[in-house]
Amino acid sequence: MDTRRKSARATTLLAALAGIAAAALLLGVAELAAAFFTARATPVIALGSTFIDFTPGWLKDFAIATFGTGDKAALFVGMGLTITALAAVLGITAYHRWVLGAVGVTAAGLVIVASVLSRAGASTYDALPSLIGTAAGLLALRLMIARLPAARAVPSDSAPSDSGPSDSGPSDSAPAGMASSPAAARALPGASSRRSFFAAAGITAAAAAAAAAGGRALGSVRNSVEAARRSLRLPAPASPAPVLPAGLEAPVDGVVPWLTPNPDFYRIDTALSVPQLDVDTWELRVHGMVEEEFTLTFDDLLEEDLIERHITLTCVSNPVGGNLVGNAKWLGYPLRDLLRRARPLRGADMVLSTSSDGFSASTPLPVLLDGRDAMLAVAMNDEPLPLEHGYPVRMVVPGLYGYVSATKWVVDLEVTRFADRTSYWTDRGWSEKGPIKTMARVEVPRSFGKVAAGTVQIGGTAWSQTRGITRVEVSVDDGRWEEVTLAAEASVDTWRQWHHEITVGPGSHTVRARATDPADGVQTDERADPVPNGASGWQSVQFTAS
Ligand SMILES: Nc1nc2c(c(=O)[nH]1)N[C@H]1C(S)=C(S)[C@@H](COP(=O)(O)O)O[C@H]1N2
Ligand SMILES: [Mo]
Repeated sequence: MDTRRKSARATTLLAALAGIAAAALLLGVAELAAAFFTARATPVIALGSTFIDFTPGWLKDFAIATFGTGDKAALFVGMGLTITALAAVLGITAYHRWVLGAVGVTAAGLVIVASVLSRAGASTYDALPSLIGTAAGLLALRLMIARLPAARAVPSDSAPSDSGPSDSGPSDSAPAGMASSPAAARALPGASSRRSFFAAAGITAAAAAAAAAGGRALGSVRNSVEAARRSLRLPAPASPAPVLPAGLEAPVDGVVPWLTPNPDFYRIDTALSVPQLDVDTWELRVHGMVEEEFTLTFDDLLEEDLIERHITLTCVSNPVGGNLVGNAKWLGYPLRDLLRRARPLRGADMVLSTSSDGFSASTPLPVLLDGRDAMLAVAMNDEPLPLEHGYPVRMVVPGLYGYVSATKWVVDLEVTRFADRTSYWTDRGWSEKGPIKTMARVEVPRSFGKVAAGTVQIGGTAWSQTRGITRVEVSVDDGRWEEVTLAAEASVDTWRQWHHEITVGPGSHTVRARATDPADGVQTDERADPVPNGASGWQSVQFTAS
């Protein structure tokens, strides 16, 4: 074999190697990102499940029969070999035709995304780690390929080129199309090219290993926190939640459940990665303008008399008709009891709560003492708080938007004055005070939905925490306001469902809704954006009847 052909072989091998290194980086970075964002499904595991789904039955039976309990290991070995082979082919493809290779890598990335999204409980957000990994893999592949001699220089096995230079650099006579090949554009001559390639490949492999190890480490911390959370025994409440009345839910299909299941509860926070707190070391420091400063451990907290209440949380960023609102049963230590123990000094008017990740909220002190069920919550719907919802302890204050009250992963309470201290969102232009505005929401029919003409069931939810809902009215096609039927009310701190029957002919229609609370009357029709203290206005929903 002549040297030229030998070197062509070697270059092809290096391209394959580049593909494999890039694939390793893709998966490593995806795993790291998944651990970092605490995605519900991690890319490699999701891919493994997809792999199982597509493994023919006879092969599965064979694997179980042959490997027994080692069948999972066999799965990952099989998957590893498949990925390696595919990555090698994609590396070689990318070397010869970059675009084709890049399309192949992207397609492989999308297979991982599809695997992740098809797992139970996954949200679209969980696609992010795989996409980040794919971008990293593509970038690394491009950088490595660019360090190989131009593809033109590599004669094919059957018809060795007699004109091109070997691996001594890009050909002057390369066709115009070659300019788009990174190899042609960036190849370095001879040995320095090889060295530079191996440097790039080495860095890629090292980065892949580091990312995978980092993902592992992060994942195991998370698993141990999750395991601790699962094994946590919560005490019975000294004051259980009032018995729920019958008829809390409007008899209309499509109205959201009255009690929001934890996995469906909206999540809003500034935490890039979910804090992983340990109940054994968690402490809450209570200090500032108080007669008695103290520190609570998690065990201290559980020994207090806990209350259990249904409370509807709302985000100030919720647009009119939006879904940044949820209703759960919370178990916690009343903040008025904690403050009674601390004995705030005269002049104090605010409690600044701070989370382990540096978020803070400023809550008016009078609100925490006025008798409402503000609490340091440890459980949500009979479970320890989910990690994303503030495990192990968060604040819940009926009637205030979350940004001024609902600090998750809370570790510090400072009794102070609005004149002295500010908080995360008030520093960014949002109002100091954030009482929740009265709001009626139309859930059925859906916006731009289609219904059959004739009798149409409509329904939704209304809230006015701490005040309650006494009436909801709707107006169809700008007609007179009609009072709807209210479902039962659990408490003034929870939302309330409503429903109504209307009759419409074929065509396009609008339905508007507005709620009344006993303190403030009819909700304002004045349109306001969420900034600086919550959206207002009557929601209007368009739908078509046919
Ligand atoms: N630590 C921390 N707590 C936080 C936030 C945050 O960014 N960080 N966001 C607040 C806001 S704006 C809202 S609306 C609620 C949302 O709580 P949830 O994610 O449990 O629904 O949490 C509040 N608590
Ligand atoms: Mo919020």
